[in-house]
Parts: sequence; C-alpha cells; structure tokens
Amino acid sequence: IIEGVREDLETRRAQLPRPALERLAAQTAPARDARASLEGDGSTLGLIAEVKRRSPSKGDLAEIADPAALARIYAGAGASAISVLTEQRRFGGSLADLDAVRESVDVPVLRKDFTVEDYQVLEARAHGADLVLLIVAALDDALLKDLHDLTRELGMQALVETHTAAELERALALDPAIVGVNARDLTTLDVHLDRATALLGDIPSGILAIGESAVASVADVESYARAGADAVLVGEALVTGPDPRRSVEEFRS
Ligand code: IGP
Repeated sequence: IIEGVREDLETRRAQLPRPALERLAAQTAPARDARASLEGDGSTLGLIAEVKRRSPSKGDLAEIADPAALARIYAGAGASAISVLTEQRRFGGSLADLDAVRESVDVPVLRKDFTVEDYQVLEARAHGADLVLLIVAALDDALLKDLHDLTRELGMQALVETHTAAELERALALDPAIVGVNARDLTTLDVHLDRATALLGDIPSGILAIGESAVASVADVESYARAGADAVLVGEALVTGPDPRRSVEEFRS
C-alpha cells in the first residue's frame, strides 16, 4: 500500500511544490479541537463516522456519490467527528472527498491516510483537516515524532494508531493526546476485537482512547466502551448499512 501512496504523493508534489503548499496550509482557517469534540461532556461515547468507499479486505463497500451529503447525515445524527479516507488505490478516496466533507460540516474532520511524509501533514491542513492519522506500524520512531510535532505545530491533533503492546509503547513516548487501537491486523487484514479491547486497557487515563474498526453492532460498541474507549471509529457498518443516520444514532446511545 505504502508504495502506491508514495507514487501518488510524488504526482501531487509535482503539481504543487512544498513552498506553495505551506502557504496554503498557513492560510487555512484554524483547526478545530477534535479531542474536545470526541470527549463531549463525558456522558456518552464519542463516535468518528467514516466516509469509506472501498477496503483492501472487502473490496467495494458502497457507491458514495455525494460524500458531503453522507457527512451531513453523520453529523446530523450526532457523530463527534468525520473520518475521510483519502488513500486512492485501495480505498478509493481522495483529497477531493476531504474538501467536500470539510465544506459540508462543522464537526472536526480526520484525514485518514497512510501518512509517511510531512508533505501529507501539510496537505491535510491545507484541505482543512483537524485531525491526522499516524500509523505507528508504518513509521520509525524519528519520523513518527517529526510528523507528530508538525501536526501539532500546524494546530492539528494526531490520532496515533496502534495494534500491539510494542506499538502502544512507542506511541506513548510521544506524549500523545489521542491514541487509537485498530482491531484490524495489518498483516492478515483480519479483525480481532478481543486483542483491541485488551490493549485499550493499557492506555493511561488522560489520553483519549479510540477503538478503531470491527464495529458491526451496538454490542461491539459496548465492548469497546467497557474496555475503556472514549470513542469509536466506524466505517464499514455505516456505509453498508441500510440507514447511516439510524446506525450513528444507535452506536452513540
Ligand atoms: C474503520 P471499519 O471496520 O469500521 O470499516 O473500520 C476504520 O477503523 C478503518 O477504516 C481503518 C483504516 C486504518 C483504514 C483504521 N485504520 C488505516 C485505512 C488505514
């Protein structure tokens, strides 16, 4: 996946050199406080609702003709933030999707991609993202720290994604505000909700903890909540279900 991400990145960089991108990023309206939105008043679980067209494990998930309309449904039903997949080759996303969503809702927006270079963090900001995904498994410690620092310098927050105890330890070294545990094993693409809930218990209080992936039912949301998650990130169940509004409402209650 990362190879394709890098190639697409080179194409975009050829069209928009870094200094121009930096100027755009500096001109964008300040980032929203995603953590505050996900925390809410603390009485209910936060929900990040994802705009997801396709996935490597399941192929095409949904024909999303109007990502802005879907984001409005999510936000109207009470989602605390919207995740937009921008990876093109495997997930069918784009920065155009991010733009469309950004323009259509007021809640914080996550740029969900395989972030491997600071150029992508600048892009996220230039396209109005408030939150950036940093996958620990895809980065070495030095790069992870650089990208985390840049995210904060630009006024955004990072969702630092982990899968294992070793990755969580590396994440915690950043003094992060938000950590996610992804139930999907990146090597096999299988989901293991039990592994994710076990790891969530090791996230210190004070850090906002997010359960990512594998939510198919209210029972799965409850498992994450019992494990100590402050919020969950849901994609497939929302885009493939019959009624995204109802699903968001159910998962939030
Ligand atoms: C959503 P699901 O199982 O509800 O569709 O999962 C989200 O967690 C998943 O899309 C995801 C992801 C990622 C995608 C989590 N981390 C990293 C791409 C890259």
